[in-house]
Amino acid sequence: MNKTEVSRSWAGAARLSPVVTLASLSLVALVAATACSGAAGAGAGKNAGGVTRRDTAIKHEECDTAGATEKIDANNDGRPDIFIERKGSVETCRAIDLNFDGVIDAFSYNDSAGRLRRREYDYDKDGQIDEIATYQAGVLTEKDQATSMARKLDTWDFYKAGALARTERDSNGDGVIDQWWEYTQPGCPMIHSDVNNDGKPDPGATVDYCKETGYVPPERQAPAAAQSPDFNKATSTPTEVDSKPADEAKPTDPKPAAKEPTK
Ligand SMILES: [Ca+2]
Ligand SMILES: [Ca+2]
Ligand SMILES: [Ca+2]
Ligand SMILES: [Ca+2]
Repeated sequence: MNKTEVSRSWAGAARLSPVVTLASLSLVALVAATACSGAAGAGAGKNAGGVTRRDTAIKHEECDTAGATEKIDANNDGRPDIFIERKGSVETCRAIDLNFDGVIDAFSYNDSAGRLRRREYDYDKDGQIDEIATYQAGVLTEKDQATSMARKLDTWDFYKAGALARTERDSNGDGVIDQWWEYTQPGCPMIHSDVNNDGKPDPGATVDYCKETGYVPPERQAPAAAQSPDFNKATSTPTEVDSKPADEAKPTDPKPAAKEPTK
């Protein structure tokens, strides 16, 4: 929950007086790292002249419910709620209607070895996907989110060894990244911002979140996979996910910066 707790104070952090916490060299290195490590995920970015553009479109990957190998009616209302597609013995994708309203809210996709490679999740159950997570060999590497509920991606989380390492954010919806969150210490992001609207982080516009707010993170951040909706539990009985308030808290509490662009 560290990330969520931090997110709740996003706008507050952005309004803090900027402090110079990193040298300009570090900012250059940050942008360079962004260009490289952001290339593999679902929301691959284009980096030109230090400016990162990302595709904000939410792209659903097909999972055939009509032709599913197996259909399960979890609540015995005569209508299937879980759809499983298999190739041979390997499950390729699964679609779940978590709240039994007839609209799928969660999808999971596996690679040819049956390891998780992608998840899609509709947090507010409006029929639109709000989060796309990418996995490599079953380990979370990237999470793209529409936190403003504007049906556009605005937040890209990148993970190292399953732990959140950095976040990019497009706070004003123009497809150009304008906030960079670095998690050098779990729960204590360094927040770099583009304040002069040139698409690059500006020296002097960095906020050391914990230092500025006095926020003390709970012990070290749990592996990122543990923070995601628990699909493994969800796939057996959808009601288990519906009863988990922690998962539901995230979408109803979008990062405030989305509503209040800081520039
Ligand atoms: Ca549903
Ligand atoms: Ca949604
Ligand atoms: Ca932007
Ligand atoms: Ca700038």
